[in-house]
Amino acid sequence: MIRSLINFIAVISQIIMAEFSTIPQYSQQYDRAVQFALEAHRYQQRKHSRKPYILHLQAVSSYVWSEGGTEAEAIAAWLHDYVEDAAPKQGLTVEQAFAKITDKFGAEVAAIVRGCTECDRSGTWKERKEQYIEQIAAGSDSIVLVSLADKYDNYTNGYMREAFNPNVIKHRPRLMWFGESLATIYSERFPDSWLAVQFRQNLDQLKAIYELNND
Ligand SMILES: [Mn+2]
Repeated sequence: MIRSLINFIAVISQIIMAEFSTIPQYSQQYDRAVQFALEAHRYQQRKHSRKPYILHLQAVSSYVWSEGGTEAEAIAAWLHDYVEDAAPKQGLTVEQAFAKITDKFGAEVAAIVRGCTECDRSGTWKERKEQYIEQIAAGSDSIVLVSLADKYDNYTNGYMREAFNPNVIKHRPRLMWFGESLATIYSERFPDSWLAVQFRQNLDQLKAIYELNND
């Protein structure tokens, strides 16, 4: 009886030890990044589904961290669309927006966000995406990881869920081209990444959906 009680306590304490640490699992910088993103994107919707945009940022940060990313990378994930989407609404230029991120979250986070941002919005869609692909291919591992998490969420919770949305259907060929170009970069950079494998598999599924519904 006593022995089984001791065993029981040992098992429970092991579980507690495994799940709780005496070291905080994230710093207050992380809290600030979440709060910053919540405020900056409060009025923004996802393009096709019209759901709150913050769901995307939450997902990207979660994928980055689950994939083995650092806190700086997970913070950059919350901020990765700030310069393109939220800062113009606040009346900030691209460089003012980067200055704000550097000031609040430091140079490392700002450099990751810059690497994931289409800074020059003047070209056509194809030109901007070609530039983005080049930028990711030349980027640090941190930049490639945040980009992978970003595009994984865009393709999975965006284009796959909305596969029959007329606006998505219209863009099928170019979405496949863009996705496949990036999938090659992701799998070359991170050959053992679960997320990179999933991204490739989702692209194949998306292609199959498109072929079944050829219009
Ligand atoms: Mn994004």
